[in-house]
Amino acid sequence: MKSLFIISLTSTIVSAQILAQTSAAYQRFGYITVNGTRFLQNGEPYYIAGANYWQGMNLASDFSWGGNRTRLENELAHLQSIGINNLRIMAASEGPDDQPFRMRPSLMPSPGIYNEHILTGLDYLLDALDKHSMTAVVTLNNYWHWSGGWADNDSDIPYPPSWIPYPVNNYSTGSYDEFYDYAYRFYDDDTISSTTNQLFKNHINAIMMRRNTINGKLYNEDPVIMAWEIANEPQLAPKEWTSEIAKFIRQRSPYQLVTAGIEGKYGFEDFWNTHSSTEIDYTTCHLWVENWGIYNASDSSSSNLQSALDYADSFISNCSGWAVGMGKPMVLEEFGMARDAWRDPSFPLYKYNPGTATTHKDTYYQHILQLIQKLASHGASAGANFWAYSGDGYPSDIPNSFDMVWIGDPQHEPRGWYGVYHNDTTVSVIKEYAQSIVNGQ
Ligand SMILES: *[C@@H]1O[C@H](CO)[C@@H](O)[C@H](O)[C@H]1NC(C)=O
Ligand SMILES: *[C@@H]1O[C@H](CO)[C@@H](O)[C@H](O)[C@H]1NC(C)=O
Ligand SMILES: *[C@@H]1O[C@H](CO)[C@@H](O)[C@H](O)[C@H]1NC(C)=O
Ligand SMILES: *[C@@H]1O[C@H](CO)[C@@H](O)[C@H](O)[C@H]1NC(C)=O
Ligand SMILES: *[C@@H]1O[C@H](CO)[C@@H](O)[C@H](O)[C@H]1NC(C)=O
Ligand SMILES: *[C@@H]1O[C@H](CO)[C@@H](O)[C@H](O)[C@H]1NC(C)=O
Ligand SMILES: CC(=O)N[C@H]1CO[C@H](CO)[C@@H](O)[C@@H]1O
Repeated sequence: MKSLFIISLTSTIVSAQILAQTSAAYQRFGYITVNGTRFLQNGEPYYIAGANYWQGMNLASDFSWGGNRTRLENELAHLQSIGINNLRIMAASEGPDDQPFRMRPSLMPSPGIYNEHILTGLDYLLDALDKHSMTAVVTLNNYWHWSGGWADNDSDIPYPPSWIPYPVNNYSTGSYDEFYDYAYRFYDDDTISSTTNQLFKNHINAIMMRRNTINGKLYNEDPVIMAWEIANEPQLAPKEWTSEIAKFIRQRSPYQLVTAGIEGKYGFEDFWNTHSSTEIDYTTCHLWVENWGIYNASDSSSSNLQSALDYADSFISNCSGWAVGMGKPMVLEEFGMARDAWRDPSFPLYKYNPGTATTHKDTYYQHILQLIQKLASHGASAGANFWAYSGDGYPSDIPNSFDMVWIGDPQHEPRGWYGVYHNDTTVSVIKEYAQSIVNGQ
């Protein structure tokens, strides 16, 4: 609800409106707004030609804190050159940093304590996105373990089996179901949920009210932030919880959009529960054919690929139909496929050499992006972000001093599984989509 913003923001809102009317520069990077099932920027249709770039704040931090701004600048310039206009990024990661699988160094090593070097990385990234004419979807939490955890101060986290058996599988102490139940307590375990949600709200507040040290802008008044996303894949979150958190965000910024970050895999009821609140501006879907057992990454046959394409058609059409029914935009904000490694099914351990071809992946990307574009032409989708951009990073890179290799695949997944390198043939598929969707239907 746009009318619920807090009083103290009123004067900034008025000045923002005046600025928007008077400053051409401001309009160029104006806030993204929602008109029915479409996004607009300064009155013109705005479609997402996007990438996932969760590692951005760490890459943008100072070299001594594990970043590499030369690389970041190269990568953003490359993404801009192929027509990418939106990056989905993380603005949350929790310590302690001796836990497995995590983004290191973390943004928040312990509750309420921030690593200013990583926050400065986030400042730098947001400023750089503005310079490259991109917007950001800023993710504030994560259901999964690769960026940290809040509940119970990390005691006995039942880490699920890693998708990569080596070298970190020995940290896994639980099943996916056990981890799911553990994380779900964030919403509904009375013994911790008031604390975890207060810590979460404190975090949201700290991020949204931050003043960027590079350009002086307040985050909650910076149009480079198209949207705040409650969490990466909040699983079956209670409707009231989603609405309450979304409202908390809206009260701190009436102009930036709010979304939840779900996959849509649980079907219409969950999609509706998550997105029907007036506090949620647009809907999201994530599509994972291998992880969900549709696509067999050991099988090079065209029928295997075809089953992935058919499933994608059905899944995306369903999400699109639900979103249109609710009168809100829909963004496919994650999808991906493995390279043509045809893993040995009895030994799924695989290092994805960047020289491995991507024939299935390229066909899959093209099929999905053409469907997204076709739907967009009649307002039934608002665009897509592929998962994920690795840029100039390769699995074989020497880990930095924090033992991290920054590529598009998080630590719990095989390096190179889903990432797109700057020199992949997939890039031309993405470029074709980006240029046609951004240049209008
Ligand atoms: C907003 O959507 C309505 C209904 O589709 C349309 O008639 C109108 O032109 C749109 N406004 C802009 C500024 O595109
Ligand atoms: C930083 O990135 C650049 C560009 O990708 C690369 O050439 C350089 O080796 C990187 N620096 C370090 C120390 O990794
Ligand atoms: C897991 O295995 C790695 C590599 O063999 C080893 O360095 C590490 O100490 C092991 N960790 C645990 C918790 O056993
Ligand atoms: C996946 O494909 C491989 C290679 O054709 C086959 O050996 C394996 O049984 C398949 N796995 C499943 C679950 O169908
Ligand atoms: C899409 O919805 C139809 C009708 O409810 C259902 O039969 C189908 O399984 C759904 N597709 C996917 C991929 O979930
Ligand atoms: C991209 O560059 C990497 C590293 O140099 C190389 O291994 C790979 O074969 C290249 N990919 C293509 C498609 O040329
Ligand atoms: C969920 C929870 O109880 N978190 C606590 C973890 O420990 C820190 C520091 O002692 C507390 O501030 C948190 O409230």
